[in-house]
Amino acid sequence: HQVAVVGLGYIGLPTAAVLASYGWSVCGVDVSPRVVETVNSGGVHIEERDLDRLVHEAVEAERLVASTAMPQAHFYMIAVPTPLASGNQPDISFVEAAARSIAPNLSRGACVIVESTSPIGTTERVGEIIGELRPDLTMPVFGSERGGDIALAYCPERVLPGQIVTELVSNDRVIGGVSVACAEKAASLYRSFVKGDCLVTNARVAETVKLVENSFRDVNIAFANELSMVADAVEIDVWDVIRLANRHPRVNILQPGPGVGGHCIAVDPWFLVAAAPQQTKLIRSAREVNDYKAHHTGSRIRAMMAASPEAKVALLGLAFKPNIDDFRESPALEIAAELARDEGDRLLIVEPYTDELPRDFIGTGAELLELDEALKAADVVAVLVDHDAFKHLDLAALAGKMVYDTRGMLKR
Ligand code: SAJ
Repeated sequence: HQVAVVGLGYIGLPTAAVLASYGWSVCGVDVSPRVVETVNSGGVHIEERDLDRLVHEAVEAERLVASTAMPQAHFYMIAVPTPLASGNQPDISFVEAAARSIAPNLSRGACVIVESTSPIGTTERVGEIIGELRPDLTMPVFGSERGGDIALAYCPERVLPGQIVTELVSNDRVIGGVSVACAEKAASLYRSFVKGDCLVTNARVAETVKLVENSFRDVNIAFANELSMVADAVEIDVWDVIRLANRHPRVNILQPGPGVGGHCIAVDPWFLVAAAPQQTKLIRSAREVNDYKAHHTGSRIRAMMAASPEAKVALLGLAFKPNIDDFRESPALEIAAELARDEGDRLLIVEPYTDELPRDFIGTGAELLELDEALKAADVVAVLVDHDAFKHLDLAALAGKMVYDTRGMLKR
């Protein structure tokens, strides 16, 4: 194979399929036999726009196969999870395991690229692991011009869930080599399918860039969330404040919500904090503000429920952001599940992206309803996710009800 993509998750599978669609012969590697089987049958195990078609075509054309065994390849792309362990410390054990399984298959001239969001220094750590297992190969030296017997680089994914297939091709890419030659080698792969610019730098800078992008967004969302809590305290409308402040030519405030979810923005800032704990007061506070916003939202809904003890409560949305069926690390789900624990029989949940309530709600009495039915039956309404499917709701149906709109959807 020309390219082996290690980890067939939200990033690896779309990347493998896109590479195949640009003519590369690709082997996708995953530890899960179920995932491998699904892909080899031309199917997908994750929901993402256009992905099923792309995978089906690639498998049909015999340009993509999946396997649990590591093949020999010219390029290896590592796209495995890097979760947060206890104490908010990054866990790179899956990347290390991938490096160990790639090492025996490497021949001179091969290129290993890490795509997983990683703490600073991870790419060099991959080099150390490979170097220990393959004393016959010389590793590139950080900061030097020339490569070693193999090339090592870091190229973070930056795609937005829901738009992965298009953004894989259209986004600019940052490609950090352990040495200059490594970056050029890795860039040759990306330039074959990326329509955006491929910007070359060193591995440590590229690792930091990825963490900084998501921390930037987290800090900016925290500012909006903090404003929303100030507005609640002084009883003004935060949406008016933001709309009017944003008419200043150099102000651009993001949108508050029920907290920050997903597996990236709520996690990656901790990788920066772990790298320099004393220097990251702002980034840490932003994380705390965004986590606190979920708690604040829950308290506001509880206060409305207490004011009307017999009332049913409609909760709109469980996903971590609009128009997506992904509930992992979702503040909306967390808030709803927490309310369901003692007030479940009062909850009417509306979530067009599921046919049944997630496990957290089993036995709580909470019901999954269509929007119209829930609005009819509820006296308290909380908007947690601004799915497009909610945007046309009949405002007259809200007359006389207590409403808490965490996304400013009704205002818009
Ligand atoms: N959110 C707000 N207010 C806003 C914008 C977002 O509350 O104004 C919330 C969302 O509701 C959601 C969370 O933030 O709960 C994160 O959503 P998102 O759309 O900002 O980002 P993700 O997690 O889907 O994807 C991010 C993207 N990073 C940036 O925009 C800097 C994406 O490009 C990355 O590839 C991805 O993280 C990743 O994998 O790292």
